[in-house]
Amino acid sequence: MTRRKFLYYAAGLSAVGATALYARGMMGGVMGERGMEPSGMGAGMMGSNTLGAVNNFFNPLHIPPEIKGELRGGVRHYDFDIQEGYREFIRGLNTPTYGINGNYLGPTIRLKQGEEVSLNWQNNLGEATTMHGHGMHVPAIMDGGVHQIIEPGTKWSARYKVNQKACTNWYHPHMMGKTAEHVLMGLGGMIFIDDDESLNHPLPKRYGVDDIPLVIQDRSFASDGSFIYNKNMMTVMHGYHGDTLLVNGTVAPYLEVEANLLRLRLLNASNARVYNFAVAGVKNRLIASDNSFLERAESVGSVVLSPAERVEVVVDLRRVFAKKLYLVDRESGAKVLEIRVNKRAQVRSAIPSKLTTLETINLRKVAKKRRFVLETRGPGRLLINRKRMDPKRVDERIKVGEYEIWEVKNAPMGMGMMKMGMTHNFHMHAGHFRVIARDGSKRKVLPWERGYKDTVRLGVGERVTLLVKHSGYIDSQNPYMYHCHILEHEDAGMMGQFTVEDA
Ligand SMILES: [Cu+2]
Repeated sequence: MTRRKFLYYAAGLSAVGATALYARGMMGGVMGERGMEPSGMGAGMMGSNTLGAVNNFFNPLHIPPEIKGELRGGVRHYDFDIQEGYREFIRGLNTPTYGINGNYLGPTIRLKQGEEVSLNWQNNLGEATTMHGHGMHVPAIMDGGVHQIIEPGTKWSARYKVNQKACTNWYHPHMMGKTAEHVLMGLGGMIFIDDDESLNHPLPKRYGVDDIPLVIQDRSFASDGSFIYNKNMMTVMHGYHGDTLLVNGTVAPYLEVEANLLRLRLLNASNARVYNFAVAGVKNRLIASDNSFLERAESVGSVVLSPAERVEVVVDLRRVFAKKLYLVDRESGAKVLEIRVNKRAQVRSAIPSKLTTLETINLRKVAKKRRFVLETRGPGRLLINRKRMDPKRVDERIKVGEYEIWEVKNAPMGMGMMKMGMTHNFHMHAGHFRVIARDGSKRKVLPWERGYKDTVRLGVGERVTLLVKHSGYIDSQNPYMYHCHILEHEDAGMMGQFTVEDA
């Protein structure tokens, strides 16, 4: 198979050109950062994040197949074929894509807490990649980070015991310097983890009927149907922003549902775009963040999601029969998904008053404090603690079982009152954290940051305080990663490594 090339319009920028773009980008960042929380998280240069308006939703939403694996010798096996293909996103145009067991994105993986599983990834691409379980609590060598490379024509298996609470995770490549392109081409999918508690809840849980995976991405198409991806300095600095929204790979999607409770599992699988989601016209009840349920459902006006963040939201459609509602992005003003309430309720579901019990936050047990500064120090120089990612370097060594405070700051570039820069976020592998404070204030912690989290958004100049404990797998040789999940930033080196070691 030949290796497909993306369209690169600006291959070589002169030093002067790059600096000019860089300066313009910085100013764009200022103008993009309008307003206060939670709506003021503009991602970049004005114009670069414009979404085309869609008012005619004519494609049924694709629901990724759900795979439950196959028991072989006491281990539940899931088999995947990472492949090249074509997808007709736009009628009459074939877009070259990557996909998993299909031509774009992959199946939803259903896991159960306590089970021994083996996720078997066969790479049939013409290039090497990796497959990371985002949000999964697994040994470092099973993480699928930058070190677990799957060469073309070979298979890699992530084998582990599912060891965490019910939640919505996902999987995507994590190849050094190539993650943005591999995700853009279509590699990724959802992971639903069940536990006894979640299975016993009366929540909506009929997959694809009232429990809906929503993988939200933005893409731009060339006239021949191929994805446009200009990896120039502007894209590196601000991240890729497409002009067309895809939900589960569907352009202009509609979904037909019962007049019943509807559970939406929202995943921002975009390279860089930040959304502010709401189902307009009904109450949005937030039930879960990245790695757990919230203890209790909470009503929210909207939910801001930076790349890789997830939430679960339940909306009550029992009194809106024969109506159309919209999932909207209040940041861009775009409609994302048309929800047609045109079926009678077949089951009775409910949101329990107590969803789960989270570990009590006790800061007196904190043994260590670490600081992480995400900073831009020149064109394409996106650093954490003034370092660019080096896969041979371990940046932090963490003692197993110890509570730590991680203070993570998005350092602005400006002087005085002028705060210039760009939105970042911070993702930690191997476990979850609690968001204790934003800019030193508990009250600024957002509703969807009150459950277990693995990714947290950082506006320009913002600082988050995270409570971290790695209780899992000791391995002083094989590191996990932490990084900005704006994929162009990650690929530019805004990433570091840590090990979890014997106390
Ligand atoms: Cu970033």
